[in-house]
Amino acid sequence: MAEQSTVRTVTYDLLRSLGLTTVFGNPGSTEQTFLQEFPGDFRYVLGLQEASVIAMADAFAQVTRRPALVNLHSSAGLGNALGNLVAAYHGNTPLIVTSGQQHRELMIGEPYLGNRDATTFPKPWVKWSYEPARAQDVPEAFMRAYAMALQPPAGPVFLSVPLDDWKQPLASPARIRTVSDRVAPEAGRLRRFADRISASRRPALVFGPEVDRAGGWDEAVALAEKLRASVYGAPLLDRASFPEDHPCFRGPLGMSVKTISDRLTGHDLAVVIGAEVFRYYPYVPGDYLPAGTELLQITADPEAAAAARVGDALLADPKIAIEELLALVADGDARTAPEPMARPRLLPQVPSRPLTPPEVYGVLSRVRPPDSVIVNESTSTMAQQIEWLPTVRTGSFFATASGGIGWAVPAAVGVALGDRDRGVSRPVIGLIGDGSFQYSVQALWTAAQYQLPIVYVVMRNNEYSILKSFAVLEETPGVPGLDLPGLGIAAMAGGFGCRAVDVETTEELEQEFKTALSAGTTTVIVVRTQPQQAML
Ligand SMILES: Cc1ncc(C[n+]2csc(CCOP(=O)(O)OP(=O)(O)O)c2C)c(N)n1
Ligand SMILES: [Mg+2]
Repeated sequence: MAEQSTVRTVTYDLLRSLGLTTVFGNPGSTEQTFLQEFPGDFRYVLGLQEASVIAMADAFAQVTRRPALVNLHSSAGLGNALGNLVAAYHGNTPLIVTSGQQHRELMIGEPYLGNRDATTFPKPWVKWSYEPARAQDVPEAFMRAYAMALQPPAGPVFLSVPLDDWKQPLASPARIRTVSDRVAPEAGRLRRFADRISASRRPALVFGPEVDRAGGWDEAVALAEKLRASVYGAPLLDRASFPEDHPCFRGPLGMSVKTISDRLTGHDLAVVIGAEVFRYYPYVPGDYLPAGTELLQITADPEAAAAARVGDALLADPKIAIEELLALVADGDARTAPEPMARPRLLPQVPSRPLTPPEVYGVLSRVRPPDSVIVNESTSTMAQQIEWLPTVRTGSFFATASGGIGWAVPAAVGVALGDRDRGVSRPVIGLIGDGSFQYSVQALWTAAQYQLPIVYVVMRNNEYSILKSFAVLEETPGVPGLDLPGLGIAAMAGGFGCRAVDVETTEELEQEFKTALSAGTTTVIVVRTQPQQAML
């Protein structure tokens, strides 16, 4: 007998049509009515804690360049997920986050595991939040959630579904719709931007994460070369959008009002494409722009355009805008070529014990395969990473978009799963601080279960090193809670089913890294390191 058509069967058909056949989740009683008789053509990726579930789905969506579906448990699961939901929001990742709600009949009496004010809970870190008024609206709510998540600026949305909705009869199939995921620039305004760029004596291009996300890496290179512009990385990148070994690349822009202003001094025009103006972090006062510098911003995100402190903005998909700019701007042959970024790559004369982060990165710069991808959450060594391990290919650098740590360990899992899905085989290298490693450590279990080709290199400096640098910058001595003695990281990783090893020397690191590359599963290499004075 044919299965009766219900809210559940209609919704699964819709999800199938939308290509949403992978569910990242952690189940509970309020989700089991959705998950029952889980169809064979669907896949459930289990994460053992919800912070991991969200970040795995986030990176998976980024790598596959499609929305991803998440299923969490009521308010408790959603609560655990919120920190990494903030990252997905800032990273413009299209996620459809769902959680089960208690039975409609019980809700008025505040049942156990009910999600009170369910639609309010994930705000403001979702673009849309909804609990269907009627069970029969569930499929259409998914369709609308998909459209909302995908439309620019892409981002997470939330659906709360009462557990009794799934079995309700529903005869008609869902209406499948499509929406656009890119916006083209207004022609006249783009032309005026192009004229200002052509007239600039010494333009700076600042590329942000939206460029790589839009698939605009090659176009960004072509624009920089045509203009002979200096290129800077936007502050605190969660994606790299330009080859960091390119002669036009001058390094990161900085992350305070003062450092950015200093860096832009001498440029009569800064063109910020695919980024906020700016993602400021430490408060070091200064001029928002140096005297004599004008600023243009191109972003697909109206919030980012409105929130800019200076400059003129244009709303557009960065890739389309760069393509069109390429045809409109004049050649910059007359300009002096920019000074490439300095890479002193200084190492101690004799090997240190414990190793310094540059010694660790020196080894990795020799042994990392050219097609590998880096997921970075080593907070105090970001400058050393760019110096030693520049990103040179599209889609090969990822970091948290929010500044919340506990994103990268599960994100590496999402990258590797996404690669496997799209038929790409490349090693994933997770560069993780010993502190950051702890927040979503359960993702290691998922990595081991799927035997994902990830090599985590955990920098064991026994502290929250960057916070010590911050304490110096902010003149706040005596902060407690910055030391991390007594963590058995390799034992922990082994407990989740990963290969795990402690190393002390560059030789050991090199050997273990090479072994890990061919291990056919996930390896955690714990390297004892010295604290690094961070450049803030
Ligand atoms: C969820 C979350 N909690 C706390 C912080 C504050 N925080 C920022 S960096 C950091 C320490 C990171 O230490 P570690 O990963 O060991 O890197 P290190 O600075 O030692 O290189 C902390 C606790 C944060 N950013 N996000
Ligand atoms: Mg540390």
